[in-house]
Amino acid sequence: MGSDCLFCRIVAGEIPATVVRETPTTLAFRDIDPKAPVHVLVVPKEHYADVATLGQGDPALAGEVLATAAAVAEDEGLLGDGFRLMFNTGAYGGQEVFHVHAHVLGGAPLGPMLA
Ligand code: DGP
Repeated sequence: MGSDCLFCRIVAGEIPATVVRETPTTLAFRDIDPKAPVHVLVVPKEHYADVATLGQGDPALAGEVLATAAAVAEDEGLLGDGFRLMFNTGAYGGQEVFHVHAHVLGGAPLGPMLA
């Protein structure tokens, strides 16, 4: 995808981000507009628009995104009290950036998902 995609540009180092973890295939960085004390986004470096295309196109890479998200949760001290892992998908799912990303949210009680 490249220059048209915000998160491809973060992966490429063209736009700054606060990176908390990097693997050969994934990158985790803090959300610019955090909705919880801990709010980290985990992306595959390769461009997939959303979790449906990633999960069907490269399930192994989807697993690597989950593994990085779990490692971030551990690094951020979230495993004891728990956390939320979320993929907004498409228009009805509230997705705004069309490069698949897992939201890792925690550090305080988040309440029920659907209020
Ligand atoms: P979503 O609605 O699931 O597509 O969430 C997109 C998230 O991306 C939203 O929580 C804000 C975050 N975001 C948007 N632009 C930037 C940016 O330039 N840098 C970072 N770190 N996060 C961004």
